[in-house]
Amino acid sequence: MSDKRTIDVAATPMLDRAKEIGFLTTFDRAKAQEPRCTFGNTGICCRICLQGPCRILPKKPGGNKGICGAMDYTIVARNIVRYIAGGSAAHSDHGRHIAETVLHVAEGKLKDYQITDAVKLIAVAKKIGVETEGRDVLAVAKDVATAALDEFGRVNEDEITWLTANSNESTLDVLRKTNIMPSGINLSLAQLLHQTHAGNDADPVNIIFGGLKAALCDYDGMALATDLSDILFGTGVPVVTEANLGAIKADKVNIALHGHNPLLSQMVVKAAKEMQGEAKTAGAAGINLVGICCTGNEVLTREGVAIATNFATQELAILTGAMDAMVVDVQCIMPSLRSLAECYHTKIITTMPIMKIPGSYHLAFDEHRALDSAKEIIRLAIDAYKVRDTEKVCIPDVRNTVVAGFTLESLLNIFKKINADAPIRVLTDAIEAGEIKGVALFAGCNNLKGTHDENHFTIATELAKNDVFIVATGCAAQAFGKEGLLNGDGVQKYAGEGLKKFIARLNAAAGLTAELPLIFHMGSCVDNSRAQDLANMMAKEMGLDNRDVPYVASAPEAMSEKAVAIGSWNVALGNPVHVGVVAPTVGSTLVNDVVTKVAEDVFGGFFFWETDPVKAATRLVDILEERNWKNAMRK
Ligand code: MSK
Repeated sequence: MSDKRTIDVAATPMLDRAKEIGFLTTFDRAKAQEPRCTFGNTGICCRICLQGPCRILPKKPGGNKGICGAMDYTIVARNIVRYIAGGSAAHSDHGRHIAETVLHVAEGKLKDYQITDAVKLIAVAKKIGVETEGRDVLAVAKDVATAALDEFGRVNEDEITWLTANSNESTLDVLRKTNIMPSGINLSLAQLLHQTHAGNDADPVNIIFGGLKAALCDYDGMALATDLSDILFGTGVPVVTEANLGAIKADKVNIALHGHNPLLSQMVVKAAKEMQGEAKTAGAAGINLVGICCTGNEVLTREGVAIATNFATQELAILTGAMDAMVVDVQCIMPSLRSLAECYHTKIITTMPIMKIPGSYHLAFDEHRALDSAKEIIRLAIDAYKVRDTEKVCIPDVRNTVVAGFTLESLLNIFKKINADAPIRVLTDAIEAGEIKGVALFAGCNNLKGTHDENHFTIATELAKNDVFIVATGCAAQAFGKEGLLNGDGVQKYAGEGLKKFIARLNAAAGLTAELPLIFHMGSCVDNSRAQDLANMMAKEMGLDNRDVPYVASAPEAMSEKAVAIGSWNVALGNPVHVGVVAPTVGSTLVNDVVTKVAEDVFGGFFFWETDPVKAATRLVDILEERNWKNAMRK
């Protein structure tokens, strides 16, 4: 543990460096925001009309409602579901972009992309009811991509496809009975914004159900994004690489791939392989790609690209003085990167029409000339390298080995070596035998209301000690990579006896050159769909409804609207969800009780807020034990 700001030992000297050069990082800015406004913090500040902001002042006559008469519960419910709308829009728009690209590949319009994983294409086609027998791969791809795009504009009563195809019947039954089964993504999101317009729905429960419907669109958008990205770029297999700022190399042209969308970053990886010579001509030892946030996770999973860092410490990659270019696409990119880059030679390159930063270099990404765009980016980085000030280079010598690439397919491939007929039984048998207690998904971001990466690390190691099998995505997975939990040493240091035995059995069967990790990295934010597929499979194999499966989710440092959407669909699909920051629902006891208590009766899933990592871990273990106990009693 290094200091109160972060537990990341590479981050600490970089934060000190920022101080030396007088740059105020996100850590300083977070501090400057304290104390937070209690109204905003608890969700009782309403800003959805121009008469506002209205705050709930319970003791003031006339102040216990908004100007329009909206009660605290209406205001809190409207605010929280509008987060879901934002998150769901982001994930599903990402999915739409990938689907459009697959369609254009199938139509022969894009020369730089191809269908890489035809086996997955056929599996997805069968899952969603697209005819495959005797058909050409591109014809199937066209129908699958069209089906994905149909998810967005549908306005009839038909149910959304990916959610319906992936979920278990008893779960779908609950979604239908509660009237939250979506039809089209765009329709559900537009309806939610309409529902929460000033002077519209005042019923908090109805508003929350509208929010859950939008959250299920978030699930659908990310599930199709995962499937189509695998089809386009390949489904990841185990890879060995490294994580933390020490992955940035002083003698190479360093390029950070940051954001979420793999369409351009995959091309940068391809171009980098071809252009090592150009970098050498410029005097560098080659090109070194590193990842930040979920674009990083995408190229880690499929290409073994190293992790530089996660969300809260993205600025610190520039402070190393050796970052020649940072290529950003969409989501989770701090606008501050540009002003920090001005202190160095780093080129910040924005690439998407909906994500520009004043003063940064904008290279409009065009799928029709994707590889050329990637090459332009690399040339910009090489040019920047030529003017790098070596005096300013200061890379912390901190990195940990990472074994990642655990898509559900690659995990099942390991299980298959133990049980070829029913691979998932390898996991469920271990749970039923009491060797491990269940599965926990770690998802989500960093949130500087707490100490950077501390919740991730503490909760995960506590769960591991208690024999919980852990999968992770997003910036949580990157925190684990940096802290040495994505390798075999992590197992030896932190796993309980049962988990150790289970992973040793997998190791013996897997036959990989590297030891399997303590935590299985499943990919980016949209790959939370892979984890839900795992939960669905466990339910089926164990003969349980999802609401009874020993599976929990935790977002220890949730930050983004997308995290709210992910947490919400997890609840609707039956999963208990821990959040490590107090949600802005606490301003209304009614709304807070609905999402933390009543939700369990209806869906099986529910939220709980716990900022203390040890208490959070204890509660997660208790939930798994309770589910196991109840399941044993039912037999
Ligand atoms: S990048 S949404 S900070 S996980 Fe997916 Fe990280 Fe959260 Fe962005």
